[in-house]
Amino acid sequence: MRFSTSVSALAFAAVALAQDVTIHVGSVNGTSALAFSPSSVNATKGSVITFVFDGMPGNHTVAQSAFGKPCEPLEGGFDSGFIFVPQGASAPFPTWNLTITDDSKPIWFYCAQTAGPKGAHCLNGMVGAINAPTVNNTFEAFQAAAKTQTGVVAPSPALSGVNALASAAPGPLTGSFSGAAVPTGTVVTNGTSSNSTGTGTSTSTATGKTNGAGAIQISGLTAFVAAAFGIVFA
Ligand SMILES: [Cu+2]
Repeated sequence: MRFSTSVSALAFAAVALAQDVTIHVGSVNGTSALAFSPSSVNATKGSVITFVFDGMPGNHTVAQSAFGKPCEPLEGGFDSGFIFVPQGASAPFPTWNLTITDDSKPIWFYCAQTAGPKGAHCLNGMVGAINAPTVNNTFEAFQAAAKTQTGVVAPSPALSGVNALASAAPGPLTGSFSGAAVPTGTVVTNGTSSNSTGTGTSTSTATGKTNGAGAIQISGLTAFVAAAFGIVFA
């Protein structure tokens, strides 16, 4: 019996439990801020990071970048597109779910908004990290680097990322919420395809867990609209 108990304990330890996490976009403790909160989290493979766009008023993005270039899109990285939340809006706020596909490497992200009274959000330190190292390339070092950048580059909206993947566009984008350009494309989920489209209103119907090998198609026009939207709304 002692043997079997030990085996069970080992098996339990070897299975990394999912650690679903919520990150607020543009708010800290319910107050509007140029920040993600919490800004640095840990999450195992298969965990879902739920970004809640509840900063009011706000027009933010969740865009993947690299440690060395905090405010520029990572090639092949995810991007939520700009999600506009007006002052006085009420829940449920738009959310965006990212599933972690590889927890062995850090995932860095930033807000690509360049307009607003305080200037570009990334340069104000609106960056975040998932599974950041605790030494050397830490979240604190990443954020400090962001504040020294001279510009912010807006990415093309994309569901797929590096080490993380979304299966649907942010939503709901109805009522007072809007997104001029949100990720569209086809993500392969459990062997079947689901279409995710939406400009202004999310009509995504993707369900199920993604397999990490999604095929994404993004039009150049969508990217252009995203950049324009980011400039129009602060
Ligand atoms: Cu922002």
